[in-house]
Amino acid sequence: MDTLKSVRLSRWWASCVVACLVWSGISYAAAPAAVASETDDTRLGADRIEIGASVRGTMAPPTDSVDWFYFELEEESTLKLGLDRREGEGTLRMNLSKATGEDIGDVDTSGGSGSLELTLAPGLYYIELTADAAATYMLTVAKRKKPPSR
Ligand SMILES: [Ca+2]
Repeated sequence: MDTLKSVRLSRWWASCVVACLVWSGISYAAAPAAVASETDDTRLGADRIEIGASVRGTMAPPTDSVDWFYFELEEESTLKLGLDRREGEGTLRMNLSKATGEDIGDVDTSGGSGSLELTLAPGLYYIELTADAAATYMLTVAKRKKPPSR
């Protein structure tokens, strides 16, 4: 009888541990802004940014003066790519390119922030951020709602 009780008890504990892990995983996934990784110094190591998401990152030239991101567009959309310098003195530059490497736009944060608004075909796009001095930034990829049909 005692053995049966302890088996039940350990099962109960195991399910508590699983529930706790699942719950902490969910709350982590719901964090408001992801933090850029440091394997992002090259195009091949680009971090994925979801459309509608913001990512906070830091730059510390000369050791870290480039951050790469990519996003995937499933349908033709008008996007606004926003770059805000939050801390630091430097100017950040954002360059957008197609998967082929072709440049399609760039802007800098010499006024504190900068944005690009473009209508893009479905595909893979790359964002390269460069900094001339230490800075913290917030990068946002927002999708413009479709205009009402006439
Ligand atoms: Ca970097």
